[in-house]
Amino acid sequence: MGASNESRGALVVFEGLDRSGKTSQCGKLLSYLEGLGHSVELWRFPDRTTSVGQMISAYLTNKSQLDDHTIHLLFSANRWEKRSMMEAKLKAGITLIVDRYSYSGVAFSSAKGLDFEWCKAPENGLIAPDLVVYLDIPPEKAAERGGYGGERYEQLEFQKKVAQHYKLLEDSSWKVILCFISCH
Ligand code: NYM
Ligand code: MG
Repeated sequence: MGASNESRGALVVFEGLDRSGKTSQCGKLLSYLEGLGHSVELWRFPDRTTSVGQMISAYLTNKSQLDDHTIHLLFSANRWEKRSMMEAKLKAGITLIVDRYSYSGVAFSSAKGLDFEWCKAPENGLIAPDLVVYLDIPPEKAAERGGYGGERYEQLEFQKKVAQHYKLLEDSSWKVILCFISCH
């Protein structure tokens, strides 16, 4: 994470349930690292600006219906279409703070009942994060936070399942932040 152009940027991913505070914490880390003089960019998945991203957005806002496998692959395709740009940025010494990544892909789709290994397969070959910050908030607490936005998946019972599936994905790149009182 050096400021020199010769060193690679870091890939830092934030994960967690909807309303767990990822977007706020990504913003805080961005300001902090910028203050230290690092080149940093904030990214998010799904990236709704691409044509794949627009299909995802239509699905999440209930404007379209898609088979569970199909939407899973679209989320993955949305990461694949950004892979080479991510690689170029990291090589140029830019640190990327990413709001959701492959872990969301697997946790949300497998929580619907899709096979866990099948869900992981299309993520193979994407750039591995240097650090995953998992904001661990009780689903009930997340639901209380000003309510959900009304998108697909934003329901307490489903989020409880997502939390269980996230737990299966924890690896040595994770730092779990317990948000039992408040993440702010
Ligand atoms: N989501 C996000 C997935 O189901 N799979 C994925 O691969 C990703 C990146 O989309 N409920 C879900 C999690 C969220 C929803 O994300 C939209 P956000 O961060 O609210 O825009
Ligand atoms: Mg959301």
